[in-house]
Amino acid sequence: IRFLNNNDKPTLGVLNSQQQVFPLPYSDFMELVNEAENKKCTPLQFVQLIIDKIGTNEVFIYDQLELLTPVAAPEVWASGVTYYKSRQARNYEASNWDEDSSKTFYDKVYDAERPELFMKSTEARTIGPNKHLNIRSDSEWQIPEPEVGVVINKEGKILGYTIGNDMSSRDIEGENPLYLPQAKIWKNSCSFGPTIVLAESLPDPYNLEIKLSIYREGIKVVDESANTNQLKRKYEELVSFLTRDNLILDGTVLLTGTPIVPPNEFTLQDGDRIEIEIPEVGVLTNPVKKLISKE
Ligand code: DO4
Ligand code: MG
Repeated sequence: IRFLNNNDKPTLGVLNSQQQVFPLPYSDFMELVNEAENKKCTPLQFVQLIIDKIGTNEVFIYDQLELLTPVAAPEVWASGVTYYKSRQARNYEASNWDEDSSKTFYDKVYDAERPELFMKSTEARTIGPNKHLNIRSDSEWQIPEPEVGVVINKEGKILGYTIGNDMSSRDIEGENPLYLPQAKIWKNSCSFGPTIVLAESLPDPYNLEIKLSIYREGIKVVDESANTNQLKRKYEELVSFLTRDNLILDGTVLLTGTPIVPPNEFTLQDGDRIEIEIPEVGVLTNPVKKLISKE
């Protein structure tokens, strides 16, 4: 994880199952990864070496920390229509589901060799756990998209896995797919965290349960779950298309598509609280704020 220490300095830490956090002498995940590479060991081996050397005397309690995104990701990219559920929902919002028997572009991208990939966010637009996600002032149909995020280096190596939220406006995308950037990108429309689980310590990223809960005035109004065993593609396949002929920066996060779509009649409201849980990674919690139109 990454958090602000007592001097308000971003600090990398290791979280154990007792919710204890041991600070590491780095302010960002990529510093640790690059240092491990210099020392010719894996990040996990390197963390163990550091803990053996500096000990575990300084301990923080997870719940008391101001968390940051676990890596300062310069960019967040996303893929779409990688689960059948997403294909169905996109067709529904574009109102062409069952209208005729010809294939929609969502049907086509679900089956095509080339996946849908889009720029989702930049560091300045992305927030960590417990900070406010915004909903747009000009949309009446907005949802969170709970997704597995892969953290990659500039060569496209998968370093670890995190939880991401690809906040989306269904009415804007449904009106016209050319509006996709507006349906996906605005201030605070993306969060990820709370942890990065190192790739070497996650035995099967294709068998992760993802749970989405949304609370309104303390009452759970959405309760959905799915499993990454429904992912139509491989993580490496998505990364390989993302890095092809592209400039990718160390610490980039690629969201790998949503397997969960809240019921069609649901839309987020100001004051809602979104919780996305992947037991192996943790719980990503964000309250929701509605932006006010300046017009
Ligand atoms: O086609 C639009 C985006 C779909 C998406 O973000 C997803 O499937 O997660
Ligand atoms: Mg998505």
